[in-house]
Amino acid sequence: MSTENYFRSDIGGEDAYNPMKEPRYSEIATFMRAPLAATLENVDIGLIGVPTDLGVTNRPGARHGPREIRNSSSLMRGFNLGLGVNPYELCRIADLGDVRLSHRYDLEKQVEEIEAFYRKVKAAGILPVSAGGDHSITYPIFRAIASPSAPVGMVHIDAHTDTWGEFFGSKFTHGAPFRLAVEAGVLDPRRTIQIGIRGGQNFMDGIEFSRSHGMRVVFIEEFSELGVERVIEESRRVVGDGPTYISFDVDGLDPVYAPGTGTPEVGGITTLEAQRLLRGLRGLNLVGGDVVEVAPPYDQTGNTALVGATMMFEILCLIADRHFGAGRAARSAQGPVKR
Ligand SMILES: [Mn+2]
Repeated sequence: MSTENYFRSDIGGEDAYNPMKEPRYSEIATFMRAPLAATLENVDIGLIGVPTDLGVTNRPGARHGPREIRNSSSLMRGFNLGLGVNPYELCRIADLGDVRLSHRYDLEKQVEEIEAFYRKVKAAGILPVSAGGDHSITYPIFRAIASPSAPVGMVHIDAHTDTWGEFFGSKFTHGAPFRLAVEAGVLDPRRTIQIGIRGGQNFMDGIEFSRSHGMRVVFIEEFSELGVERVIEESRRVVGDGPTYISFDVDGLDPVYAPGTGTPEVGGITTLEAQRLLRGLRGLNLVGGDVVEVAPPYDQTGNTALVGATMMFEILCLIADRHFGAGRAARSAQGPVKR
């Protein structure tokens, strides 16, 4: 396994430049310091930025997420101690750059452009791990990577269900991606669990949509009562062995840990609980994931971007492990992973 194709030559010398082997503060920041891909060839997992906040219903800023997450992700290293996995030894991981958005003032056209980009990623056989951007990006991602005959399931960490209807003239807002995805048949609501839901509501129709379509909604009160281990069990029960996506809205965390987000809600998940929860999803048939709603302007410490980068790294490790590492070995030896 080699990513050599992506290494640019060292301008001052003879050898190919391997960013993973240089000091982590040096050079141009890519996601996790992975090589920046020039094409979609020879990539197994693609790290992708979607720099838009056109879909927010309140405070903008998430368009700056990918750049700050790239910078903070320089602090991620190769080996994940919690999982015992080094994803870079398992498969070819590259930063695919940002989705090129040519309609910066037209949310509906932007949704089409995001979908078109991810269709190419899917056609190239690449599993996407993305950094938003606001949560409106996940609907077009689902349209690209799933279909009504093969919908995805989802582990969704968020303060909000994001299943609301039209808001001030658009149904494509960041409060709506999972309603749209269910209506389009690309998300299976019965294989969806929403974790960390809380806060006030403008309207109850989002929560009613989730429940009436069979999504498992874990409000923060239940989360804290059950504890992480039982929420992991419940997540694994809900999504089963089918293709599953992890969508991690950083506002699912308490704003103590992640204040840099458009719609913070106090009384949330801790960073350690979130890491334990993600690691507990090991072995699931994960086909992609994202970390959204990191809005750096509201957090001058930069910690929210670090938290976002860390969750993105955890998701990357889970996908690498399942498809290219021990998860694959276990799967072919024993059939479906035990739950
Ligand atoms: Mn959200």
